[in-house]
Amino acid sequence: MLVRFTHRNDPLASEITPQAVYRGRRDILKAAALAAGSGALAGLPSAAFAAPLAPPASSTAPRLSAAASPLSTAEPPTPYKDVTGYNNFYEFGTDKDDPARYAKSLKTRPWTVVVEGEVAKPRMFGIDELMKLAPLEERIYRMRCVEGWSMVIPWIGYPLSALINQVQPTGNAKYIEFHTLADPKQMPGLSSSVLAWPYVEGLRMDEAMHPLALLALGLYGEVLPNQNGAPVRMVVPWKYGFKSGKSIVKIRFVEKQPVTSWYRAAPHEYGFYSNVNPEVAHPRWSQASERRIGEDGFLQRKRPTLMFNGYADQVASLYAGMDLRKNF
Ligand SMILES: Nc1nc2c(c(=O)[nH]1)N[C@H]1C(S)=C(S)[C@@H](COP(=O)(O)O)O[C@H]1N2
Ligand SMILES: [Mo]
Repeated sequence: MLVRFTHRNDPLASEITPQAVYRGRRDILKAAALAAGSGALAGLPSAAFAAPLAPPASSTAPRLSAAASPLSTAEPPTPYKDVTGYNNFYEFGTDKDDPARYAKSLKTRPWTVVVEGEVAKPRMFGIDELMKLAPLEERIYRMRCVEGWSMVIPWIGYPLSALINQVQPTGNAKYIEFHTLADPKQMPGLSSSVLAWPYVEGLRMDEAMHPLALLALGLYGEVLPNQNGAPVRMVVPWKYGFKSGKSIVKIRFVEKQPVTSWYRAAPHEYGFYSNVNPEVAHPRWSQASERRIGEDGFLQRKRPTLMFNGYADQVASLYAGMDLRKNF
């Protein structure tokens, strides 16, 4: 985030999912949401409503099946090539195309996630256990990077609360810390001191338990591509993208507010909360509007950024009474 980003070329028209597909999907999801609201979904496998969005035919990654979630946005997903080709994953370099290039060789199996700290039942999860811990859902979320761009990504995963409930946090667990892989043998970006490694992020417990906070294992109908944080990452759609740590190896429950990697690097720029807020500018970037990746062409459409990235109805109550300028 300390480097400039360059504009990408327009996606080829053929790579944009046809409007009709979006429209069909939108109707399906609306129907699912209505049905869920009225209780009509009871007893029906929700996967019957829609299959996950498919990756390109050329992709050889293992496929995942998942039920469509009524928590998905109806906005058109960003093309697969942008979701998997325009990334921030500084362990592999700071250019947007570095992760796609250098994360190819990341070894994602075997993989374990240690869960420890203020919990009654500390334990280690293997990646195959994590895959089966709760029913997989497709959640199409708006994502907003603090650099001023956004995407719409069809994630696959389940609420982090499913994992948290397994380990039973103690009364002292006020925050949760995510530690991501830091292996200099596999990650050329670790030779740079741009951040203190490993990449550490954190949430307050009520944020972590919120149903929108997703433990993601896939996207576009397949297991996570390495550059997107394989094999397991967080997705917190109402916060700037850097709160969503990739390639997680440790989850720690703690009493004190975690010192995150970005806070450590520039405390006046990256607060702990980092909720998307169009009214609070980053020292170097206004946050009032954004550029949707995959849409930028000669028209250079700019979209207004929404409070809590459009998830205010669901999450604003978490911050009732807090000064969001101080707690940025
Ligand atoms: N481990 C790790 N996680 C990370 C980052 C990183 O550099 N390292 N970058 C963050 C930032 S700034 C963003 S915007 C998102 C990007 O996720 P995506 O490439 O899957 O869209 O990942 C976040 N998670
Ligand atoms: Mo970001």
